[in-house]
Amino acid sequence: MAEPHIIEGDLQAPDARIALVVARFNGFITESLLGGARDQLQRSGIANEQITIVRVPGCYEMPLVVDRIAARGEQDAIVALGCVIRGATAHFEYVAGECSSGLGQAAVRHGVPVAFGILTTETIEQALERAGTKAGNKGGDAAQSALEMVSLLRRL
Ligand code: INI
Repeated sequence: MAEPHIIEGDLQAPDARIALVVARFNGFITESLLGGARDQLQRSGIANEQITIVRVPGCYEMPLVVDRIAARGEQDAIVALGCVIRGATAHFEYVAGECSSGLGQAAVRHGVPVAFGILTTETIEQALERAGTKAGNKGGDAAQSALEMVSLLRRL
């Protein structure tokens, strides 16, 4: 019996142009996510000339900026890096919800992969764990996903 066709990406996208969109809010966390993302890209052979870093005030502003970047068609993938900490306020739901649905819409609207490197946590401690301490660096993970998506889309 014939084998099924399997289409999947790898991490080989050495010519990829990648935009990193970073929220200033919770900057002590998001700068670590940015460091993880840059480290991952560098280890995957992506030169600084291929990387554009864009800073936004907070995660709420992320979808508009990501949409604009994607619409220009100059980037192969976008990595959104931010951190929303629940604390004791309903603000969390609005900021995190708008951010995640807006990023997904921008990706589909323009056909540009948008990696979700947004931490949504209950506490600052949980955010720190995911920004380069005991739970790895989710910024690096998001950058890796972006490269895999560039590779995959080229094969579809
Ligand atoms: N922005 C974040 O990126 N993370 C948060 O945890 C956060 N909280 O909790 O309020 C947050 N708020 C700011 C928001 O993203 C906008 O920048 C602001 O409301 C101005 O539009």
